[in-house]
This record gives sequence, structure tokens and C-alpha cells, in this order.
Amino acid sequence: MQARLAPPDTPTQDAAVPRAITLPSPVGRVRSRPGHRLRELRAPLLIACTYYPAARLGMLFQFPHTEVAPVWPASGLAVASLLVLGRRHWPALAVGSLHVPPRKTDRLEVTAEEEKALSALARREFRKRGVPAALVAKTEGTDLISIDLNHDGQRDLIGSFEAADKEHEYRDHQQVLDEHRLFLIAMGDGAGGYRIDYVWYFDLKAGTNEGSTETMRPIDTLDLDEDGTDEIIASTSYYESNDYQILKRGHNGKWTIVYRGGGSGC
Ligand SMILES: [Ca+2]
Ligand SMILES: [Ca+2]
Repeated sequence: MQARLAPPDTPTQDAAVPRAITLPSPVGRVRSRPGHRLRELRAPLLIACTYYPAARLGMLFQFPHTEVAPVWPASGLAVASLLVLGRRHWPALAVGSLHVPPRKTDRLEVTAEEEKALSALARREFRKRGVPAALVAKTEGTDLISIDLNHDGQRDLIGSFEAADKEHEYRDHQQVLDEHRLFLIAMGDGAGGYRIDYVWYFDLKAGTNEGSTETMRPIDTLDLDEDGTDEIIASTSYYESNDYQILKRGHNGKWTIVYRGGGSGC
């Protein structure tokens, strides 16, 4: 029996079954429209190119020696552009802000000379308070900060110090509570030296001190009230609790704690 091939134009599909429809490829209809692309880029370019001069304009209004400006047009521009042109344009704001110079901080890494000078002041304070010479020799500084607190062109120093006998903390199974701590603020005296401006001292053996604070460490400084002198934010701890303090230098040169709180404990 010989097989017969159907003619090429003979349909092999049942006539009752709908035939598949071949759709034209959409790829072939895509046309490159440079004008349309430029219109899409117009809004983000406008935002990025206006944010930068707006931010620089705001920097002209900064108070001297501060990073505070009463007028910041860039903020209004950012909000308005997102509301009017759409939130999808936020990358344009990011690009525009990248070209604004970063805020300059006055805080610097403590140099070896500054650390040596502040440590010498700390040892002197320990000696004044009768700390044994053997412990004074073990003085260790932490969280040292170099900054011009009062913006007089002279670097000022802040730091915490401890003089403790860690090697013989326990003698005959008894804890030796001979531990002394300092928190110092030293102002540059204009002659290459420093004078102590504020002292907090803690004697663990005595167990009491002003405010019962057991440790005090500087965190950062900021001129919160914009009087030209930075306030100092310090972390403080007590028996099973901690909080934060803000120290302010008055016009008479005296430091006072103007805020205490924000901590936790038992
Ligand atoms: Ca200073
Ligand atoms: Ca201030």
C-alpha cells in the first residue's frame, strides 16, 4: 500500500478548531525616539541642576562658625519637586545633593602631643586628689576629643581617664576598690598649652561623688543654643543605670549640666 502525501495547501487541522492567529512581533515596531527620551530626562535634570545652587545659596546664610542656616531653599525645592513632578524623581535629588560639599566638622583626631598634654593634666588632677603615685602611673585615657569648643582659634581637649590597679583587683579574695576616674575639659590657652576648665572626679572606694555618677565619657559636641560655644554631650552611668548629660559653658566660663536623662536602668 502506497502512502499519499497531502497537497501543501491542504489543511491538516480540523475545521471546527479555531486556527492560531500569528501576532506581529512588537519588537519590530519599536522606534527609537530621541525627542521623547530627552523629554523624560528634562524633569530629573532640572531638579538635579537646581538643587545644587539652591543648597549652595542656603550655605551663604549659615551662622558664623556653625552649620546652622535659618534659610535652606533646597528643602523647599526638594519637597515641591516631589509633589509636583512625582516621587519617582527622588534619584535626581540624590544626584544633586551629592555635589553639595559635606558639612565640615571641627572635631579632629587627637594628636600625640594633645594626648600627652591632656594626660599630664589628668595625672596632675589625680595627684591633687591624693591618688597613690603607683595608680597615677597607670593613668589611661579614653574617648579623647580635640575640638575648638569656643571657636577662638585654639584647640580644646576633652577626655575621660582612669587610674586603677587592674592587676591586683582582688587581694585575699577581697575586691580592691581602688579606682579613680576623671572627665576633663581643657581649653587651649593661646600659648600652646591647655588649662583645665572642668573636672568631674570619681573615687570608687569613697563611693560617692557629685550626682552619684560612676563613669562619664564624652560623646560629641554641638552648639545647641548657637551662642558660639559648643555644648558637650556625655554618656554617664550609675549603679545599674545610665543616662546622658549635656554640659554648657556659661559666659562666666563655668560649665553646668543643663540636661540629664534619656537613659535606662533598673
Ligand atoms: Ca578654643
Ligand atoms: Ca552653646
